[in-house]
Amino acid sequence: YKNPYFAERRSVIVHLFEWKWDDIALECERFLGPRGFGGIQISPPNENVIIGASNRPWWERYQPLSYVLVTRSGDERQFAEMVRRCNNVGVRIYVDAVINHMTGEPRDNVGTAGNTAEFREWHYPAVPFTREHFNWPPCGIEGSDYNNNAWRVRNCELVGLKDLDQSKEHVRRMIVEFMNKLIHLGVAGFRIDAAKHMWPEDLRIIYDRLDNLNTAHGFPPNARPYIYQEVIDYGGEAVSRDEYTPLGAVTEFKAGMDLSNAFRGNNQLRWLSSWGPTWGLLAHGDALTFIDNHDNERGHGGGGGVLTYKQSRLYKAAVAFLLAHPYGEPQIMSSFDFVDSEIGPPMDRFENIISPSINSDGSCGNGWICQHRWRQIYGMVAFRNAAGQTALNNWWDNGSNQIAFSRGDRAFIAFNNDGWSLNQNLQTGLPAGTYCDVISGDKVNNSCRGKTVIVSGDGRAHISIGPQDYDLMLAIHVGPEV
Ligand code: LM2
Ligand code: CA
Repeated sequence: YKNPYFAERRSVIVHLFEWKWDDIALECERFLGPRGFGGIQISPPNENVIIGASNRPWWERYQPLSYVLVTRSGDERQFAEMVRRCNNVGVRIYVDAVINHMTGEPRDNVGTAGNTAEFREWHYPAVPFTREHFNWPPCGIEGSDYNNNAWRVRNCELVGLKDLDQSKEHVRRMIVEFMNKLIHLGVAGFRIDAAKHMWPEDLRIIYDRLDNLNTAHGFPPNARPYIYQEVIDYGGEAVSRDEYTPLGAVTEFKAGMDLSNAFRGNNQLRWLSSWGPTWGLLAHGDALTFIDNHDNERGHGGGGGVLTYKQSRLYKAAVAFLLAHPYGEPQIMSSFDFVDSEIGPPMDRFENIISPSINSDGSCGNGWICQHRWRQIYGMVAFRNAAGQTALNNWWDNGSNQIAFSRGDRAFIAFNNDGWSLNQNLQTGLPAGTYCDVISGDKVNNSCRGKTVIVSGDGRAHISIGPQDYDLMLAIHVGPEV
Protein backbone atom coordinates (compact mmCIF):
# COMPACT_ATOMS: atom_id res chain seq x y z
CA TYR A 1 0.00 0.00 0.00
CA LYS A 2 3.03 2.29 -0.05
CA ASN A 3 3.75 2.39 -3.77
CA PRO A 4 1.97 5.19 -5.65
CA TYR A 5 2.48 3.36 -8.95
CA PHE A 6 3.51 6.44 -10.86
CA ALA A 7 4.20 6.01 -14.54
CA GLU A 8 7.88 5.93 -15.60
CA ARG A 9 9.98 9.00 -14.66
CA ARG A 10 7.16 10.83 -12.95
CA SER A 11 6.65 12.09 -9.40
CA VAL A 12 4.68 14.60 -7.31
CA ILE A 13 0.97 14.50 -6.53
CA VAL A 14 -1.05 17.69 -6.93
CA HIS A 15 -4.24 18.25 -4.95
CA LEU A 16 -6.69 19.77 -7.45
CA PHE A 17 -8.98 20.95 -4.67
CA GLU A 18 -12.66 21.16 -5.75
CA TRP A 19 -11.87 20.82 -9.47
CA LYS A 20 -14.48 19.35 -11.81
CA TRP A 21 -13.75 16.01 -13.45
CA ASP A 22 -13.98 17.38 -17.00
CA ASP A 23 -11.48 20.10 -16.15
CA ILE A 24 -9.11 17.59 -14.56
CA ALA A 25 -9.20 15.40 -17.66
CA LEU A 26 -8.31 18.43 -19.77
CA GLU A 27 -5.60 19.48 -17.34
CA CYS A 28 -4.03 16.02 -17.52
CA GLU A 29 -3.82 16.21 -21.30
CA ARG A 30 -2.78 19.83 -21.73
CA PHE A 31 -0.52 20.33 -18.72
CA LEU A 32 0.04 17.66 -16.06
CA GLY A 33 0.90 14.87 -18.48
CA PRO A 34 3.33 16.91 -20.61
CA ARG A 35 4.91 18.45 -17.49
CA GLY A 36 5.73 15.14 -15.81
CA PHE A 37 3.34 15.19 -12.87
CA GLY A 38 2.82 11.83 -11.17
CA GLY A 39 -0.75 12.07 -9.93
CA ILE A 40 -3.68 14.05 -8.62
CA GLN A 41 -5.56 13.98 -5.34
CA ILE A 42 -9.18 14.76 -6.16
CA SER A 43 -11.93 16.03 -3.88
CA PRO A 44 -14.32 13.39 -2.49
CA PRO A 45 -16.26 11.96 -5.48
CA ASN A 46 -19.28 10.60 -3.62
CA GLU A 47 -22.56 12.36 -2.85
CA ASN A 48 -22.37 14.98 -0.10
CA VAL A 49 -25.03 16.97 1.65
CA ILE A 50 -25.84 20.32 0.01
CA ILE A 51 -25.19 23.06 2.55
CA GLY A 52 -27.22 25.91 1.12
CA ALA A 53 -27.51 27.64 4.46
CA SER A 54 -23.75 28.37 4.46
CA ASN A 55 -23.55 29.16 0.74
CA ARG A 56 -21.94 25.88 -0.33
CA PRO A 57 -18.77 25.86 1.81
CA TRP A 58 -15.88 23.69 0.61
CA TRP A 59 -16.36 21.47 3.66
CA GLU A 60 -19.73 20.18 2.56
CA ARG A 61 -17.70 17.62 0.59
CA TYR A 62 -16.55 16.11 3.87
CA GLN A 63 -20.16 15.28 4.74
CA PRO A 64 -21.06 12.12 2.77
CA LEU A 65 -24.71 11.31 2.24
CA SER A 66 -24.17 8.23 0.07
CA TYR A 67 -21.54 6.53 -2.11
CA VAL A 68 -23.23 7.52 -5.36
CA LEU A 69 -20.63 9.18 -7.59
CA VAL A 70 -22.37 12.50 -8.14
CA THR A 71 -21.03 15.78 -6.75
CA ARG A 72 -20.49 19.31 -7.99
CA SER A 73 -17.30 17.96 -9.59
CA GLY A 74 -19.28 15.70 -11.88
CA ASP A 75 -21.09 12.39 -12.24
CA GLU A 76 -19.92 8.81 -12.61
CA ARG A 77 -19.54 8.97 -16.38
CA GLN A 78 -17.40 12.09 -16.11
CA PHE A 79 -15.40 10.49 -13.31
CA ALA A 80 -14.68 7.40 -15.39
CA GLU A 81 -13.67 9.56 -18.36
CA MET A 82 -11.32 11.62 -16.21
CA VAL A 83 -9.54 8.58 -14.84
CA ARG A 84 -9.21 7.04 -18.28
CA ARG A 85 -7.89 10.21 -19.91
CA CYS A 86 -5.45 10.95 -17.09
CA ASN A 87 -4.10 7.39 -16.98
CA ASN A 88 -3.68 7.57 -20.76
CA VAL A 89 -1.19 10.41 -20.37
CA GLY A 90 0.53 8.80 -17.37
CA VAL A 91 -1.13 10.77 -14.57
CA ARG A 92 -2.63 8.82 -11.66
CA ILE A 93 -5.78 9.63 -9.69
CA TYR A 94 -5.95 9.31 -5.87
CA VAL A 95 -9.35 9.61 -4.22
CA ASP A 96 -10.00 11.47 -0.98
CA ALA A 97 -12.00 8.74 0.82
CA VAL A 98 -14.30 10.00 3.58
CA ILE A 99 -15.19 6.78 5.38
CA ASN A 100 -15.10 7.72 9.06
CA HIS A 101 -18.51 9.33 9.12
CA MET A 102 -21.66 10.46 7.37
CA THR A 103 -23.14 13.96 7.31
CA GLY A 104 -24.48 15.33 10.54
CA GLU A 105 -25.51 18.70 9.23
CA PRO A 106 -28.60 19.71 11.21
CA ARG A 107 -30.19 22.09 8.70
CA ASP A 108 -29.91 20.35 5.35
CA ASN A 109 -30.79 16.82 4.26
CA VAL A 110 -30.59 16.68 0.47
CA GLY A 111 -27.48 15.44 -1.32
CA THR A 112 -25.74 16.29 -4.57
CA ALA A 113 -27.22 13.20 -6.24
CA GLY A 114 -30.72 14.10 -5.09
CA ASN A 115 -30.90 11.54 -2.31
CA THR A 116 -32.15 12.42 1.13
CA ALA A 117 -31.35 11.22 4.61
CA GLU A 118 -32.74 11.59 8.08
CA PHE A 119 -29.74 12.47 10.14
CA ARG A 120 -31.56 12.65 13.44
CA GLU A 121 -32.54 9.02 12.84
CA TRP A 122 -29.06 7.98 11.63
CA HIS A 123 -30.85 6.94 8.49
CA TYR A 124 -29.06 7.05 5.11
CA PRO A 125 -31.27 5.00 2.79
CA ALA A 126 -29.15 5.58 -0.32
CA VAL A 127 -26.28 3.48 1.12
CA PRO A 128 -28.11 2.08 3.15
CA PHE A 129 -26.96 2.81 6.71
CA THR A 130 -29.21 2.77 9.74
CA ARG A 131 -28.68 3.36 13.43
CA GLU A 132 -27.04 0.00 14.12
CA HIS A 133 -24.18 0.92 11.78
CA PHE A 134 -22.99 3.81 13.91
CA ASN A 135 -21.07 3.98 17.14
CA TRP A 136 -23.66 3.96 19.90
CA PRO A 137 -24.59 5.71 22.07
CA PRO A 138 -23.31 8.84 20.32
CA CYS A 139 -20.74 11.03 22.03
CA GLY A 140 -18.77 14.03 20.83
CA ILE A 141 -14.98 14.26 20.73
CA GLU A 142 -13.73 16.87 23.17
CA GLY A 143 -10.47 18.76 22.96
CA SER A 144 -8.89 16.91 25.87
CA ASP A 145 -9.69 13.51 24.30
CA TYR A 146 -6.88 14.07 21.80
CA ASN A 147 -4.42 14.11 24.70
CA ASN A 148 -5.67 11.22 26.74
CA ASN A 149 -8.47 9.16 25.24
CA ALA A 150 -7.84 7.25 22.00
CA TRP A 151 -11.09 5.35 22.43
CA ARG A 152 -13.16 8.52 22.33
CA VAL A 153 -11.14 9.97 19.44
CA ARG A 154 -12.17 6.90 17.43
CA ASN A 155 -15.65 6.14 18.70
CA CYS A 156 -17.12 9.57 19.28
CA GLU A 157 -18.27 12.10 16.71
CA LEU A 158 -15.80 14.42 14.99
CA VAL A 159 -17.43 17.88 14.90
CA GLY A 160 -20.90 16.33 15.13
CA LEU A 161 -20.50 14.06 12.09
CA LYS A 162 -22.33 10.74 12.48
CA ASP A 163 -19.64 8.23 13.37
CA LEU A 164 -19.66 4.96 11.44
CA ASP A 165 -18.70 1.77 13.26
CA GLN A 166 -16.08 0.15 11.01
CA SER A 167 -16.09 -3.00 13.13
CA LYS A 168 -19.51 -3.88 11.67
CA GLU A 169 -19.51 -6.17 8.68
CA HIS A 170 -22.15 -4.20 6.79
CA VAL A 171 -20.21 -0.97 7.23
CA ARG A 172 -17.02 -2.58 6.01
CA ARG A 173 -18.83 -4.05 3.05
CA MET A 174 -20.35 -0.74 1.96
CA ILE A 175 -16.96 0.99 2.24
CA VAL A 176 -15.10 -1.78 0.43
CA GLU A 177 -17.66 -1.85 -2.39
CA PHE A 178 -17.34 1.91 -2.78
CA MET A 179 -13.55 1.80 -2.89
CA ASN A 180 -13.43 -1.25 -5.17
CA LYS A 181 -15.73 0.46 -7.61
CA LEU A 182 -13.22 3.32 -7.81
CA ILE A 183 -10.33 0.88 -8.25
CA HIS A 184 -12.22 -0.78 -11.05
CA LEU A 185 -12.64 2.64 -12.68
CA GLY A 186 -8.85 2.96 -12.68
CA VAL A 187 -7.81 4.99 -9.64
CA ALA A 188 -4.36 4.30 -8.17
CA GLY A 189 -5.10 4.83 -4.50
CA PHE A 190 -6.69 6.78 -1.69
CA ARG A 191 -6.17 9.49 0.87
CA ILE A 192 -7.91 8.15 3.96
CA ASP A 193 -9.67 11.12 5.51
CA ALA A 194 -9.69 11.28 9.32
CA ALA A 195 -7.73 8.03 9.71
CA LYS A 196 -6.89 9.00 13.29
CA HIS A 197 -10.59 8.60 14.05
CA MET A 198 -10.74 4.96 12.95
CA TRP A 199 -9.23 1.85 14.52
CA PRO A 200 -6.13 0.58 12.71
CA GLU A 201 -7.38 -3.02 12.96
CA ASP A 202 -10.62 -2.09 11.20
CA LEU A 203 -8.76 -0.20 8.49
CA ARG A 204 -6.45 -3.14 7.91
CA ILE A 205 -9.42 -5.41 7.23
CA ILE A 206 -10.88 -2.87 4.82
CA TYR A 207 -7.58 -2.39 2.95
CA ASP A 208 -6.99 -6.11 2.68
CA ARG A 209 -10.34 -6.53 0.98
CA LEU A 210 -9.54 -4.00 -1.73
CA ASP A 211 -8.94 -5.28 -5.24
CA ASN A 212 -5.65 -4.98 -7.06
CA LEU A 213 -5.27 -1.98 -9.36
CA ASN A 214 -6.93 -2.37 -12.74
CA THR A 215 -4.43 -3.73 -15.27
CA ALA A 216 -6.62 -2.42 -18.10
CA HIS A 217 -5.54 1.05 -16.93
CA GLY A 218 -1.84 0.30 -17.26
CA PHE A 219 -1.06 -0.97 -13.76
CA PRO A 220 1.11 -4.07 -13.34
CA PRO A 221 -0.50 -7.29 -12.09
CA ASN A 222 -1.01 -7.65 -8.34
CA ALA A 223 -0.52 -3.94 -7.64
CA ARG A 224 -2.09 -2.82 -4.37
CA PRO A 225 -3.66 0.65 -4.15
CA TYR A 226 -1.47 3.42 -2.73
CA ILE A 227 -2.89 4.39 0.65
CA TYR A 228 -1.96 7.53 2.53
CA GLN A 229 -3.73 8.00 5.79
CA GLU A 230 -4.48 11.42 7.13
CA VAL A 231 -3.21 11.45 10.71
CA ILE A 232 -2.38 14.87 12.13
CA ASP A 233 0.38 14.13 14.62
CA TYR A 234 2.72 16.78 15.95
CA GLY A 235 3.53 14.52 18.88
CA GLY A 236 2.10 14.02 22.35
CA GLU A 237 -1.39 12.76 21.47
CA ALA A 238 -3.24 9.63 22.54
CA VAL A 239 -3.25 8.46 18.90
CA SER A 240 0.07 8.30 17.10
CA ARG A 241 0.96 8.19 13.41
CA ASP A 242 3.10 5.11 14.20
CA GLU A 243 -0.06 3.04 14.72
CA TYR A 244 -0.84 3.55 11.02
CA THR A 245 2.52 3.06 9.30
CA PRO A 246 2.21 -0.74 9.43
CA LEU A 247 -0.93 -0.32 7.27
CA GLY A 248 0.14 2.20 4.67
CA ALA A 249 1.72 5.60 4.17
CA VAL A 250 0.82 8.47 6.50
CA THR A 251 0.59 12.23 6.01
CA GLU A 252 3.65 13.82 7.64
CA PHE A 253 2.34 17.16 8.84
CA LYS A 254 5.63 17.99 10.57
CA ALA A 255 7.39 18.30 7.22
CA GLY A 256 5.42 21.38 6.16
CA MET A 257 5.76 22.85 9.61
CA ASP A 258 9.57 22.36 9.66
CA LEU A 259 10.06 23.90 6.24
CA SER A 260 7.60 26.74 6.83
CA ASN A 261 9.43 27.59 10.05
CA ALA A 262 12.81 27.51 8.38
CA PHE A 263 11.84 29.66 5.39
CA ARG A 264 9.99 32.08 7.64
CA GLY A 265 13.29 32.67 9.39
CA ASN A 266 12.45 30.94 12.66
CA ASN A 267 15.25 28.44 12.06
CA GLN A 268 18.35 28.92 9.96
CA LEU A 269 18.32 27.13 6.64
CA ARG A 270 21.74 25.61 7.35
CA TRP A 271 20.13 23.27 9.89
CA LEU A 272 18.13 21.67 7.09
CA SER A 273 21.28 19.70 6.20
CA SER A 274 20.00 16.93 8.48
CA TRP A 275 16.28 17.32 7.70
CA GLY A 276 14.35 14.05 7.47
CA PRO A 277 13.90 11.15 9.89
CA THR A 278 16.67 12.52 12.15
CA TRP A 279 14.29 15.42 12.85
CA GLY A 280 11.71 12.97 14.12
CA LEU A 281 9.92 12.61 10.82
CA LEU A 282 8.47 9.33 9.57
CA ALA A 283 10.67 6.90 7.67
CA HIS A 284 11.09 7.92 4.02
CA GLY A 285 8.85 5.22 2.56
CA ASP A 286 6.05 5.97 5.03
CA ALA A 287 5.74 9.70 4.51
CA LEU A 288 3.39 11.71 2.32
CA THR A 289 4.82 15.23 2.62
CA PHE A 290 3.51 18.70 1.79
CA ILE A 291 3.89 22.32 2.82
CA ASP A 292 0.16 23.03 3.14
CA ASN A 293 -3.07 21.11 2.62
CA HIS A 294 -6.66 22.23 2.15
CA ASP A 295 -7.20 22.37 5.93
CA ASN A 296 -4.15 24.11 7.32
CA GLU A 297 -4.01 26.44 4.32
CA ARG A 298 -7.14 28.04 5.78
CA GLY A 299 -6.66 27.43 9.50
CA HIS A 300 -8.89 24.33 9.64
CA GLY A 301 -7.96 20.94 11.06
CA GLY A 302 -6.16 22.61 13.95
CA GLY A 303 -3.84 24.00 11.30
CA GLY A 304 -2.20 27.30 10.71
CA GLY A 305 1.36 28.42 10.87
CA VAL A 306 2.32 26.96 7.51
CA LEU A 307 3.25 28.91 4.41
CA THR A 308 0.56 29.17 1.73
CA TYR A 309 0.10 30.78 -1.67
CA LYS A 310 -0.61 34.03 0.16
CA GLN A 311 3.08 34.38 1.13
CA SER A 312 4.15 33.39 -2.34
CA ARG A 313 7.90 34.13 -2.31
CA LEU A 314 8.66 32.08 0.81
CA TYR A 315 6.05 29.48 -0.10
CA LYS A 316 7.63 28.79 -3.48
CA ALA A 317 10.99 28.40 -1.78
CA ALA A 318 9.60 25.94 0.77
CA VAL A 319 7.88 23.94 -1.99
CA ALA A 320 11.11 24.01 -4.01
CA PHE A 321 13.04 22.59 -1.06
CA LEU A 322 10.40 19.90 -0.53
CA LEU A 323 10.56 18.87 -4.19
CA ALA A 324 14.35 19.07 -4.42
CA HIS A 325 14.96 16.97 -1.31
CA PRO A 326 14.88 13.18 -1.67
CA TYR A 327 12.85 12.66 1.52
CA GLY A 328 9.20 11.58 1.32
CA GLU A 329 6.48 11.45 -1.33
CA PRO A 330 5.69 15.11 -1.92
CA GLN A 331 2.26 16.52 -2.62
CA ILE A 332 1.54 20.10 -3.66
CA MET A 333 -1.61 22.11 -3.11
CA SER A 334 -3.54 23.77 -5.93
CA SER A 335 -6.02 26.22 -4.46
CA PHE A 336 -8.80 28.60 -5.28
CA ASP A 337 -8.42 32.12 -3.92
CA PHE A 338 -10.14 32.90 -0.64
CA VAL A 339 -10.43 35.47 2.09
CA ASP A 340 -13.19 33.70 4.02
CA SER A 341 -11.84 30.35 5.24
CA GLU A 342 -15.25 28.67 4.86
CA ILE A 343 -16.06 29.75 1.32
CA GLY A 344 -16.40 27.14 -1.41
CA PRO A 345 -14.93 27.19 -4.91
CA PRO A 346 -15.88 29.89 -7.43
CA MET A 347 -19.49 29.29 -8.47
CA ASP A 348 -22.15 30.83 -10.66
CA ARG A 349 -25.65 31.84 -9.57
CA PHE A 350 -26.89 28.29 -10.08
CA GLU A 351 -24.20 27.13 -7.64
CA ASN A 352 -22.24 25.33 -10.37
CA ILE A 353 -18.48 25.40 -9.92
CA ILE A 354 -16.85 27.78 -12.41
CA SER A 355 -13.98 26.22 -14.36
CA PRO A 356 -10.52 27.76 -14.12
CA SER A 357 -9.66 29.86 -17.15
CA ILE A 358 -6.13 29.75 -18.54
CA ASN A 359 -4.36 33.07 -19.11
CA SER A 360 -1.92 33.65 -21.98
CA ASP A 361 1.03 33.21 -19.59
CA GLY A 362 -0.31 29.80 -18.52
CA SER A 363 -1.59 30.92 -15.12
CA CYS A 364 -5.21 30.46 -14.02
CA GLY A 365 -8.08 32.91 -13.77
CA ASN A 366 -11.69 32.88 -12.54
CA GLY A 367 -10.54 32.78 -8.93
CA TRP A 368 -8.24 29.77 -9.21
CA ILE A 369 -4.67 29.97 -7.96
CA CYS A 370 -3.29 26.85 -9.68
CA GLN A 371 0.06 26.73 -7.87
CA HIS A 372 0.93 23.76 -10.08
CA ARG A 373 1.07 26.19 -13.02
CA TRP A 374 3.55 28.51 -11.34
CA ARG A 375 6.84 28.20 -13.21
CA GLN A 376 8.83 27.87 -9.99
CA ILE A 377 6.69 24.90 -9.01
CA TYR A 378 6.32 22.98 -12.28
CA GLY A 379 10.01 23.64 -12.88
CA MET A 380 10.75 21.80 -9.64
CA VAL A 381 8.57 18.86 -10.70
CA ALA A 382 10.86 18.51 -13.71
CA PHE A 383 13.86 18.84 -11.36
CA ARG A 384 12.59 16.01 -9.18
CA ASN A 385 11.96 13.77 -12.18
CA ALA A 386 15.48 14.49 -13.46
CA ALA A 387 16.98 13.78 -10.02
CA GLY A 388 15.20 10.41 -9.83
CA GLN A 389 16.54 8.23 -7.01
CA THR A 390 19.89 10.02 -6.71
CA ALA A 391 21.22 10.91 -3.28
CA LEU A 392 21.63 14.35 -1.78
CA ASN A 393 25.27 15.44 -1.93
CA ASN A 394 27.56 18.45 -2.09
CA TRP A 395 25.72 20.18 0.75
CA TRP A 396 27.02 23.71 1.19
CA ASP A 397 25.95 26.49 3.52
CA ASN A 398 27.30 29.83 4.66
CA GLY A 399 26.57 29.13 8.33
CA SER A 400 23.30 31.00 8.04
CA ASN A 401 20.50 31.07 5.45
CA GLN A 402 22.37 30.40 2.23
CA ILE A 403 22.38 26.72 1.30
CA ALA A 404 22.91 24.54 -1.75
CA PHE A 405 23.00 20.86 -2.61
CA SER A 406 23.05 18.53 -5.56
CA ARG A 407 21.16 15.36 -6.40
CA GLY A 408 23.80 12.98 -7.67
CA ASP A 409 25.11 14.21 -11.01
CA ARG A 410 21.64 15.21 -12.20
CA ALA A 411 20.42 18.31 -10.42
CA PHE A 412 21.56 21.21 -8.25
CA ILE A 413 19.72 23.86 -6.21
CA ALA A 414 20.73 26.87 -4.14
CA PHE A 415 18.71 29.08 -1.76
CA ASN A 416 19.44 32.52 -0.35
CA ASN A 417 17.21 33.61 2.50
CA ASP A 418 19.75 36.02 3.99
CA GLY A 419 19.52 39.76 3.53
CA TRP A 420 22.71 39.88 1.44
CA SER A 421 23.90 38.38 -1.81
CA LEU A 422 24.91 34.81 -2.40
CA ASN A 423 27.93 34.88 -4.72
CA GLN A 424 29.82 31.63 -4.64
CA ASN A 425 31.72 29.22 -6.78
CA LEU A 426 29.94 25.97 -5.81
CA GLN A 427 30.25 22.29 -6.63
CA THR A 428 27.11 21.38 -8.58
CA GLY A 429 27.96 17.75 -9.21
CA LEU A 430 26.77 18.23 -12.80
CA PRO A 431 28.54 17.48 -16.08
CA ALA A 432 30.15 20.50 -17.72
CA GLY A 433 27.72 22.57 -19.75
CA THR A 434 25.41 25.54 -19.93
CA TYR A 435 22.19 25.22 -17.93
CA CYS A 436 19.04 27.32 -17.61
CA ASP A 437 17.81 28.09 -14.11
CA VAL A 438 14.27 26.63 -14.10
CA ILE A 439 13.17 29.07 -11.38
CA SER A 440 13.81 32.43 -13.07
CA GLY A 441 12.63 31.53 -16.55
CA ASP A 442 11.66 28.86 -19.03
CA LYS A 443 14.01 27.69 -21.73
CA VAL A 444 12.76 28.96 -25.08
CA ASN A 445 14.36 27.98 -28.41
CA ASN A 446 17.44 26.69 -26.58
CA SER A 447 18.07 29.92 -24.74
CA CYS A 448 17.31 30.86 -21.16
CA ARG A 449 14.64 33.42 -20.37
CA GLY A 450 16.03 33.53 -16.84
CA LYS A 451 19.49 33.04 -15.36
CA THR A 452 22.12 30.98 -17.16
CA VAL A 453 24.58 28.84 -15.19
CA ILE A 454 27.85 27.63 -16.71
CA VAL A 455 29.25 24.48 -15.14
CA SER A 456 32.96 23.90 -15.82
CA GLY A 457 34.79 20.60 -16.23
CA ASP A 458 35.32 20.17 -12.48
CA GLY A 459 31.58 20.51 -11.81
CA ARG A 460 31.87 23.95 -10.26
CA ALA A 461 29.82 26.96 -11.28
CA HIS A 462 29.42 30.54 -10.20
CA ILE A 463 26.07 30.86 -8.42
CA SER A 464 24.51 34.21 -7.71
CA ILE A 465 21.24 35.04 -5.93
CA GLY A 466 20.66 38.59 -4.75
CA PRO A 467 18.49 39.39 -1.72
CA GLN A 468 16.09 41.34 -3.92
CA ASP A 469 15.82 38.74 -6.66
CA TYR A 470 12.25 37.81 -7.55
CA ASP A 471 12.84 34.30 -6.18
CA LEU A 472 15.26 33.25 -3.48
CA MET A 473 16.38 30.04 -5.17
CA LEU A 474 18.08 28.84 -8.33
CA ALA A 475 17.75 25.31 -9.73
CA ILE A 476 19.37 23.50 -12.65
CA HIS A 477 19.21 19.94 -13.88
CA VAL A 478 20.25 17.69 -16.72
CA GLY A 479 17.92 16.23 -19.27
CA PRO A 480 14.75 17.51 -20.85
CA GLU A 481 12.84 20.38 -19.31
CA VAL A 482 10.01 18.06 -18.31
C1 LM2 B 1 -10.73 15.89 7.74
N1 LM2 B 1 -9.71 15.19 8.00
O1 LM2 B 1 -9.62 14.39 9.03
C2 LM2 B 1 -10.75 16.82 6.62
O2 LM2 B 1 -9.47 17.03 6.09
C3 LM2 B 1 -11.39 18.09 7.07
O3 LM2 B 1 -11.40 19.03 6.04
C4 LM2 B 1 -12.81 17.77 7.57
O4 LM2 B 1 -13.39 18.89 8.24
C5 LM2 B 1 -12.83 16.67 8.60
N2 LM2 B 1 -11.76 15.78 8.58
C6 LM2 B 1 -14.10 15.85 8.43
O5 LM2 B 1 -14.02 15.09 7.24
C7 LM2 B 1 -14.09 19.80 7.42
C8 LM2 B 1 -14.11 21.18 8.08
C9 LM2 B 1 -15.09 21.21 9.25
C10 LM2 B 1 -16.45 20.76 8.79
C11 LM2 B 1 -16.29 19.32 8.30
C12 LM2 B 1 -17.59 18.72 7.83
O6 LM2 B 1 -12.78 21.49 8.54
O7 LM2 B 1 -15.18 22.58 9.71
O8 LM2 B 1 -17.36 20.81 9.86
O9 LM2 B 1 -15.39 19.32 7.16
O10 LM2 B 1 -18.14 19.48 6.79
C13 LM2 B 1 -18.58 21.52 9.58
C14 LM2 B 1 -18.75 22.73 10.48
C15 LM2 B 1 -18.87 22.28 11.94
C16 LM2 B 1 -20.06 21.32 12.08
C17 LM2 B 1 -19.87 20.15 11.11
C18 LM2 B 1 -21.06 19.20 11.13
O11 LM2 B 1 -17.63 23.57 10.32
O12 LM2 B 1 -19.06 23.41 12.75
O13 LM2 B 1 -20.07 20.82 13.43
O14 LM2 B 1 -19.71 20.64 9.77
O15 LM2 B 1 -22.22 19.85 10.74
C19 LM2 B 1 -21.29 21.04 14.16
CA1 CA C 1 -14.73 7.19 14.19
